[in-house]
Amino acid sequence: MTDTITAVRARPVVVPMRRPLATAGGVVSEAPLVLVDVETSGGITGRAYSFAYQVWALKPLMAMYAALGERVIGQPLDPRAVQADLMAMTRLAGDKGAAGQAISGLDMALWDAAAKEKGQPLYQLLGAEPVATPAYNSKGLGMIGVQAAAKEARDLLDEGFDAVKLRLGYPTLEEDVAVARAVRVAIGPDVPLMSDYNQSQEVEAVIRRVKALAAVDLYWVEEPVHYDDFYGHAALRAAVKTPVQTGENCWYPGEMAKCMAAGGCDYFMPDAGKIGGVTGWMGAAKLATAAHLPLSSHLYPEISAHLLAATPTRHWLEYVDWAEPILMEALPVTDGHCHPAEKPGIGIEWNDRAVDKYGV
Ligand code: SMN
Ligand code: MG
Repeated sequence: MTDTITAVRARPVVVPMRRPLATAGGVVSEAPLVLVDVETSGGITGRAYSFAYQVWALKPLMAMYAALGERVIGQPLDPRAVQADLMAMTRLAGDKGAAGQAISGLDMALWDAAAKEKGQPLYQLLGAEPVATPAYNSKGLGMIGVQAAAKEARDLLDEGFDAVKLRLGYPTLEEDVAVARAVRVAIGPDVPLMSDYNQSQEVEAVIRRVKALAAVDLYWVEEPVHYDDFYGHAALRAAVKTPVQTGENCWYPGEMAKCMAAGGCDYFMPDAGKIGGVTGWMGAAKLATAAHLPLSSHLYPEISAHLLAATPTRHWLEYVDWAEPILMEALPVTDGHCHPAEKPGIGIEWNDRAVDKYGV
């Protein structure tokens, strides 16, 4: 018999970051997380977390978890059915923003519980093999200037990665070019160098910038304009050779489909915490498979390793260590790749002492 959901607990923490990240879309200097525990009638605890981006966003996200958590108590442990019910519940009030993050976070915790109920790692419950995905180091290379970026790029590779991501969108085109050139010189010609404008540019301006960056050989240019300006993304694609990556801010597979229909992406990178958790990711993976669209992950490396293993067009895993201080174990990186954990569920456990320490 399927378990039922008996309790939902959400706890806010603010975790220090080793390297604060200045992006052209805003500065992230500490990691505000909501830790979610879902209890079942069979005594299973499903765990997941939401990345709230900024400390002020914890309070509305906690309120959403309280409202939606109340609704799911007593429901069977069936993540897809729960998500359908929460989508129905939020039809009028809205299913994006804090609601979308809580819907996604609950979904991840429920899939963790469902996999534990079967005694299987999540990838196995999703019908996948434990294949590894190449990981790029995204733990640094915020907008820190020419010298610091060149040094940090090498430090990030020395942590065991073969690719890094650089944040761009400095006040001038010349600064973007100077920083990107210095990083390219520091890492050599063969290391994949991703770049991210964090939605900061206007279409014409970013076309000029990406053209000026041609010699740097960027692996992709991410979120060049506002995330839902899909035709703006398409205009950039038509004007430059550099592949355009986007998707971390798209809500559910529906927004991904709109981006694809507009010709807005060469690559796509859902965020498990916004695309609708595991349920949403698997919908995104189907769209990507049908269109031969390479799919990368955004944040949430622990669960993303499972999701990418279950994605035929898997591309890159974004590695950040921002939840690491409150986890018992970090996701290992081997030869620049990540495998999904071999434990039942996602394979994450809270470090209770750290959770107490960073609780707010
Ligand atoms: C990013 C992620 C999380 C916080 C700020 C910026 C960035 C990325 O867009 O893709 O890593
Ligand atoms: Mg990004």
